[in-house]
Amino acid sequence: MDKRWARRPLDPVMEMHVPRLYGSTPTLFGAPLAEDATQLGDADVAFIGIPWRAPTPDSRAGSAGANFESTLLTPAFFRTSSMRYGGYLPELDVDVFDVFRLADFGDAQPHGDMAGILAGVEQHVKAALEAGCSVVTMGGNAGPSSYAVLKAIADGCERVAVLNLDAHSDNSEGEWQDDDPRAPRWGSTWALRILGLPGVDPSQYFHFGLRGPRNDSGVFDRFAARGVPRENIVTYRELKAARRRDYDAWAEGFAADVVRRASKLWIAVDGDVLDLSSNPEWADEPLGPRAEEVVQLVYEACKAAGPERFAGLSFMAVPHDAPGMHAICLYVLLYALAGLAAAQPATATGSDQEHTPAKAPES
Ligand SMILES: [Mn+2]
Repeated sequence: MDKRWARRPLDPVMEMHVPRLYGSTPTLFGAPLAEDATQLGDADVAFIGIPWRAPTPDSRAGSAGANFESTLLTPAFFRTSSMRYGGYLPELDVDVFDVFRLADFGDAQPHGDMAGILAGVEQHVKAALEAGCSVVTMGGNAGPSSYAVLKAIADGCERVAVLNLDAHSDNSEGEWQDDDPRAPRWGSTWALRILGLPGVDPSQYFHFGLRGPRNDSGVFDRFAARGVPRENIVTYRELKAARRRDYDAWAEGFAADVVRRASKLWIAVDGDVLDLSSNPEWADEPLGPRAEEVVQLVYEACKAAGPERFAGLSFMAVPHDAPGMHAICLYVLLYALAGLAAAQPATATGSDQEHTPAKAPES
């Protein structure tokens, strides 16, 4: 019998081929890590984690509280979930990472009071944008993972189009400065709060997947009062009608409406937009779009916007311990990039389109 041990105590028992943020947290898809903006180099897309949790409201107490309690951990677990995937999609025959360079730009550090939290996220996103990247962000609950990201994107922008995928309107009244600091109300308010940001035109706010009894009867009036046209809001009713005709054709047309007058596009995805059956580990609402319908719409929106106008894709309120939902979000991300890759190069007529609204502008 060979008396030697297979290994000596100081021999490595594992190797780390993939860059790490810290500990056992790999970078997203194993992409190069950028510890500061200078390391973003020639990256096209910067991934940023936004680990911020909101206080758990009464409606999410108990087991349903998981998407609040755990969102501090979601960026790290989401990166780990990404390790099983690459960038090649055989159904489209494209490797999105051959087309676009992805870098992991670490996590924003949302600490302190709300003003400091928002400013920290905004600076992190801004650094990526100034380095020439579009951003993909993973929250964290809404507010710091939505409002602050869009604020950075919209700063100095003529007109950002917002495509928000959420079962819920999140459009209650009130500004964040008026919130109780111990109970910020971002989850129920952020979609209205963003409509006052410079560079955000409410007539270019689009909402997909709205449905269900967690919404209240003032939903449409509050959006309308800020200048959001009713036809920009796609509820289950319109989704069902689109399915009866041709969902893919509808998605292409809706995506064209979303970007028609936009100088930039930002897409927000609350995981609860997904139909309960599409997302069995964690879901709130039935009667929603299936995963493939969400993927298809994001693909079409990115294809319509093209790399020049695509500014960001933000996920929020995703639990850390729902790898099935992470998989769907990762597909959304990859198909967003595939849509950008499939976009026609910007032409000279692009600027003309921007000043020729297809619909009558809201006053
Ligand atoms: Mn929601």
